[in-house]
Amino acid sequence: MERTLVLLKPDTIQRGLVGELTSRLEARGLKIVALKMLRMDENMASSHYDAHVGKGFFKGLVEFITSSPLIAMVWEGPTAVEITRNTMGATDPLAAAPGTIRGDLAVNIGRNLIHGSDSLESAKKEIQLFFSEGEILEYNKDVGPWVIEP
Ligand code: DAT
Ligand code: MG
Repeated sequence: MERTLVLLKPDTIQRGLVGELTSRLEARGLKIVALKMLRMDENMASSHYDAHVGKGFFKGLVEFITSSPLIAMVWEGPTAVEITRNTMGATDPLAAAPGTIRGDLAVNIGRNLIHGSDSLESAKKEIQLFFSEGEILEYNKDVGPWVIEP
C-alpha cells in the first residue's frame, strides 16, 4: 500500500491547527500508520530539503523548519501521495484552491503549514529520514471498504 510522509510544520503547532489538519487527512480516508513530535536540526533539515539547496529561500526555510517542534506522520492508502498533495493545495497559499488546507488556512509561502511528499520515490526517502521500520504500524481499519471500494 502506498505511503507518504507528512510534516505538520512549526506554524501548525504554534497556531493550534494540529487537530484541524490531521482531521482533514483522516476524514479524506487515509490511514495514519506512524506519528512523532520532534524538533528538526539543521542537518536533518538540509537532508529533507536537499532538492532546494542553493535556492534563495533555502536559508529561511531551514531557519523556519528548525525554529520550533513539528509533527511527522506517515499516512497510508491507495494513491496516498496524490491524495495528500491535493488536500494540502498548491505550495503558495495565494495560488491554493479554497477547500485545501493551504487555500483555507494560510497566506504566506514561507508559512504554509504542511509538507507532503511529492512522489513515491521522495516518500520512501523522506519516511526513512524520520521513521525506522518498527515505528510504522500495520493494522486493519475496518472502515476501509466504506471509503474505498473493496
Ligand atoms: P511543497 O512544500 O509544496 O512540496 P516545495 O517542495 O517546492 O513545495 O518547497 C518546499 C518548501 O519551501 C515550501 O513548502 C515552502 C518553501 N518555498 C518554496 N518555494 C518558495 C519560494 N519561492 N519562496 C519562499 N519559500 C518557498
Ligand atoms: Mg516539496
